Amino acid sequence: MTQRKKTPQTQYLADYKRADFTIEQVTLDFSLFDNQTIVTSKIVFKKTNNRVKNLHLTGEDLTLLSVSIDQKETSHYEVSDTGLTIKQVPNEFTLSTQVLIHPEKNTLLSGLYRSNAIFCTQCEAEGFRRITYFLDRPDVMTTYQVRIEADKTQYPVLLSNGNLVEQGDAGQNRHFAMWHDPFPKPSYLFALVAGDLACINKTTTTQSGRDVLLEIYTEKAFINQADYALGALERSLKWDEETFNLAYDLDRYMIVAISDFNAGAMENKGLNLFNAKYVLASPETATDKDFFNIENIIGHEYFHNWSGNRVTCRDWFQLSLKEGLTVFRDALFSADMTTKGYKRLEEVRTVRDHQFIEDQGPMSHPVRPSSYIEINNFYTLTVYEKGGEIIRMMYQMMGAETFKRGLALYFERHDGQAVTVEDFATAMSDASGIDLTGQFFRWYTQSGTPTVRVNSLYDAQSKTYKLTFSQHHLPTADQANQADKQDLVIPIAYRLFDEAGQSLCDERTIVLTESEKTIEFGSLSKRPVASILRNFSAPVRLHFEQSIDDLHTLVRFDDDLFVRYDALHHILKSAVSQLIGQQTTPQKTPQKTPQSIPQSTLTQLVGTYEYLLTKDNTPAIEKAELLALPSLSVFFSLLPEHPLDAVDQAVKTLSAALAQQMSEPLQARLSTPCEHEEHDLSFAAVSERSYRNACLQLLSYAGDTDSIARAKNAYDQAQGMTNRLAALEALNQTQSPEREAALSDFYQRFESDPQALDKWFAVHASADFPNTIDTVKSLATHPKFQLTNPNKVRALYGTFCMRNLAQFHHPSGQGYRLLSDLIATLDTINPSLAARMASPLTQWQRFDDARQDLMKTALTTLVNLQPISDDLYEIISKSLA
Ligand code: 0A1
Ligand code: ZN
Repeated sequence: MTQRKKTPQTQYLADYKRADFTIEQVTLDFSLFDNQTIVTSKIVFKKTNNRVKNLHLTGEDLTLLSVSIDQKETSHYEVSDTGLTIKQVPNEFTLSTQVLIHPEKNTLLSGLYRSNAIFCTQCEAEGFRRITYFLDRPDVMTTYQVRIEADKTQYPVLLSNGNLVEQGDAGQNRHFAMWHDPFPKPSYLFALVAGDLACINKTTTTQSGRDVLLEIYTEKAFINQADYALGALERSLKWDEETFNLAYDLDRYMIVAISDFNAGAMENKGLNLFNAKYVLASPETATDKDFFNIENIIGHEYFHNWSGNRVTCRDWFQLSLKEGLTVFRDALFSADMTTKGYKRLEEVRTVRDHQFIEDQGPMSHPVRPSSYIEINNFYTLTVYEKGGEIIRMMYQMMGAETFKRGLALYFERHDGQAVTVEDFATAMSDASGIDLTGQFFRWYTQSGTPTVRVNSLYDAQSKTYKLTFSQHHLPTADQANQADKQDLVIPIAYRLFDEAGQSLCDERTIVLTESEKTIEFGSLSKRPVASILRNFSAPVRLHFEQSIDDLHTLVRFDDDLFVRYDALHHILKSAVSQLIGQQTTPQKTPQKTPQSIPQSTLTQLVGTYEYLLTKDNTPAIEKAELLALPSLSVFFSLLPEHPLDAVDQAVKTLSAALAQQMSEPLQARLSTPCEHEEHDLSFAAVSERSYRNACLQLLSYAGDTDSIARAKNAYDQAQGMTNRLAALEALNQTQSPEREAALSDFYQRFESDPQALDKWFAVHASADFPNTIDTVKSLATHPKFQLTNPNKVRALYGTFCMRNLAQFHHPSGQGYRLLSDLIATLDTINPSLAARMASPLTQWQRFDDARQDLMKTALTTLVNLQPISDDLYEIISKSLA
């Protein structure tokens, strides 16, 4: 386990000071062996302040072998668990150090480590200090020259950032490669890879005529699953040039797929490292959603080359500077590759169903936090997704063309620099003439989810309609006083329809800056139906009481997919709420007498679903999103006043009733022949599959023998993973022999494909059966399960604890004990993963008293762990505060 600081130290944004030294250049030499690695560094330092005497470098888990200054060995230094201090240094000098490290024992997956016999690195945020002593902070940028030496047979491929300048023999069956990156970069963008890898490549040409070699490296057995990633990379380069006029700047762009990886991927300059899950895919092993994610993440990392690498963050508090912007850029890209509505709904779900929950909980923080203990804990949905929403609001307020000009100004002004969120807001303000540095900037500094209330008033006599918007901000865990909360600038897009769904005006946007504002419409002979917060124009909770009839009108006729989706959720929520109202013992005892949805509610609902199935001409991929019933977790968030068990039971009743009533039209839809081959990845084919599988899923809620037979048939017929997994998930609703047979068939087919096998673990863990917890415990001892592999941990435990609400939160508290035992073990292996896995327990406030007690007991056990990592300590202690 890593060395741990004795008392966790809080870092504050307000304490930022620029470094006392610049680094003019760095030369690194890696001598890789199976049982140790020697890192020799030569760093040229220059004081920025001549009064400073000592140089303090960060370092963790390093064994120092030697230190010299200007080639003379010195003993004027002190080493601690966290760094190296060199005493009385000259104004300008070259420091050489040699350290010993153990990548082969590094289970943290931070710094230099080994994954399936491949040496690889992960340096963001503070991993470089686990490689050598350095000024490991993003505002210290320099050029890197890197020599890697390793055994020729085991590690034929040796990679680092930039350009390959030399390679050759090093004797004793060893060889070396020398890389030089001409772009100054912070240490978090450093990367190294050594292994026996296969590669596919392609040359593409930028608009200015530069040939760029695009390369994807994988373990040899999986190279036939890399084609899609290579195509996605090429599309990303092209898109950024066409959309933002941003071209690639090196001759080579490499992506390496790694099996053991904490995050999704990493944008190291010219040498991205990816979680294998986001590179490897074939139609047999990956779903259409997997392909979509691969393209999106390849785009994300590529777009970082400008938003992140060419212009980087001054300090880690500014993380959203690169992440929010890049999330928004990848969203535009994915929308262009699919449909705007489809991609937008995906973002909306992430923000509303997950980021809002983060805002409500103990780890609530602004998009630009002002303090942290462990920066790894701040790679959050708030920094990424809410950060992306802030950029989207800027885009919405200034329009696409002005936004492009703003971005161009930002890159021109700050190319090669490490800057702040203020610098970005200033550039965008200067380009647009819209002030984003004043009241708007509070989006970066104020935590929590704003609520926008809308009241409507129609006056038949004057034929006027008034909409009153008001904004409300509740205290949060980190900003607990009402005085901490101020009004924000909230763009709200709206449009009016009549009750038959005819448009009464074009879309407009009101920018709410005050606590309350009313707008008035005249000449309306009837009360209109308002479509508010179109395209989810701001990350807020909307409170707008609309009649069920109005909501049905919006679902059927609105042209905004978000509003339709949201209206449908409100209708479903109201049906669930009606069902809960019928329960006599809503607490823990399951309902004995069957509940039923009032006939009028059901008829209207079925009418709208039938409309979607038979009359609506929305693109199929979007229609599939409307047909998918919200998860229990979403219903539970929509109905916070009810206990989980009551919501769970009512949702099951509703789903079954809907499936039974819709059986005929759904079956009719499914009996039409498929127009596309299963291995066809074209947008039309993907859309068709998504729509059909949404129908199959809905039908499966009936849980009768017909639907089991249909799902079994779909499984047996499936050629590709999209249909196979959809059928398996439908079967997974029932404890049937058909389910067992399909699961065992799935295992036989995919036991040697790690990504596909993760799905097998996840399907088991997501089954809503009382014995699932025992299955999870037993799968944890399966030979293919490894606690050192984050993907496996997330597939099995992550699915059970984060996606299987009903079983994880079983009133016995068994789920909580399972998770706290896991976290305690994981903290000794991979603290950053342990801390992430703790999030379901930290949400105890959302549950009833009995569950709260059990969750807090689990948290208390964890906070008393000895030793405990900073990562885990920060999360658990804040959740108990
Ligand atoms: N910067 C990467 C994500 C990333 C963040 C942290 C990591 O390790 C702690 C690894 C990757 C991105 O945004 O894609
Ligand atoms: Zn990113």
